[in-house]
Amino acid sequence: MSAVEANFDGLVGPTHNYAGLSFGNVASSSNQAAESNPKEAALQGLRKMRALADMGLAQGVLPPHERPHVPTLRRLGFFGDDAQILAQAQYLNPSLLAAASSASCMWTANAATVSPSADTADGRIHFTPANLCGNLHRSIEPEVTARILQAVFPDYDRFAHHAPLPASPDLGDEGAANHTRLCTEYDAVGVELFVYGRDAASGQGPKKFPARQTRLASEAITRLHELPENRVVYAQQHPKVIDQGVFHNDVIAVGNREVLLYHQHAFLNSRSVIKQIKEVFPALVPIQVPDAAVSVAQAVKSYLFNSQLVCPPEGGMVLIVASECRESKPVWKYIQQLLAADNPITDVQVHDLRQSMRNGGGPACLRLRVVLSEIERTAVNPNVWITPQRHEQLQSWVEHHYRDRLHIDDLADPQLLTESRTALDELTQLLGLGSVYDFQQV
Ligand code: SUG
Repeated sequence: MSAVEANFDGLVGPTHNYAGLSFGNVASSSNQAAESNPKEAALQGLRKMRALADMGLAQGVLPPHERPHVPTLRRLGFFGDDAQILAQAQYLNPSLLAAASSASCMWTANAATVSPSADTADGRIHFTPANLCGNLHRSIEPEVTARILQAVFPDYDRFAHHAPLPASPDLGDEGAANHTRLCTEYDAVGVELFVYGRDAASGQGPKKFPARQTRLASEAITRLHELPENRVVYAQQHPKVIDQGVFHNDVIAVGNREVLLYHQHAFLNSRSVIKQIKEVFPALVPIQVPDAAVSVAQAVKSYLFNSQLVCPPEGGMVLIVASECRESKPVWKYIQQLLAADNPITDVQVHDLRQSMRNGGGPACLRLRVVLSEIERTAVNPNVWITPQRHEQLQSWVEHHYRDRLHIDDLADPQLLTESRTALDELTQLLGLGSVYDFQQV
């Protein structure tokens, strides 16, 4: 059997809430202080995982992080026992408490950049956890992400784990959300496309919203992952689309195997980007979505480009979209045209991911892709694969531990911290991950 592309989805954590923490992410800002439903959010995510597993795809799960993250609050000078720390933070600076309580690690497309063994010089799969240094609430993630990735991919002969890049604005790294691998078959040598929002050398960048990924960071990752220079393409995201709410490349383009589906305004110079990719990868099937068919605003609202493109074992290529795509007339019309046209995309599957979408996280944000050969697949921690039994077990775990209403004012409730830790402690046993959380290490 040849290599497969596995998806590792982030399980939504018990503190999923809307705190409006991500400047430049339109959904996050506009839903600030709305009430969330962590239970429904986690079940929605699990339903997507199950649907992909049922299609015969390799589907794994990555656990949520410990939140509120008390060690971060301690580093920020709050003191006393856990309940006192939460109370002080809420009284003195609720936005710091919200940052320490976000369930943002659910968007595992931002967990790391992953290069398959077919592309790397030493024949191992390389992982670099993203430093996510542009937002306080996300900058807390890399350390625990690194521990989790090492617990899930534990064999150092097959998996190379790098440290996150230094947390400097010049080295902003948001992981796989800005990285696309193109190939003929998953086990063939691929071309890795790195899309950045800011390049110090060109001086061109957005004016209103931040560019989270820098070219310098992407270049460092290509070195760490031992990628041959002639198999890497760098492209600058169009600054104007960042200013319209496209905070990651995966909000405006998606690739799978030989297909690159991208919006007309995705890149600073789309024609030259496609030409560069074709030079190193002549099999490329570029599908440009014209602005006249789907505007940037419609793309941001529906998350059309945050779809997953997957290849089920029986053949074809399926577009996994959020239900917002079906609710947008022009987007749904475009999808029908795409399916009817002559290209490898054969089908569409719709998912209700509204809880995550309200924070700007669509189907593709929720998953980290890892191409695995048959032998590499056997080296993955076996407990993280979604099977019907594992799915049911996780569903009952969510039903048992999660609240169905949460408001940012609830984040200081010490009971929420206890509930979250109890749930996560049980989860690490269920998934056989060992002690990956700070509260388990004290
Ligand atoms: O980093 N939202 C996330 C969404 C990440 C989506 N990921 C990809 N496109 N790959 C972010 O902006 C919002 C949290 C809040 O506002 O409470 C948030 O972090």
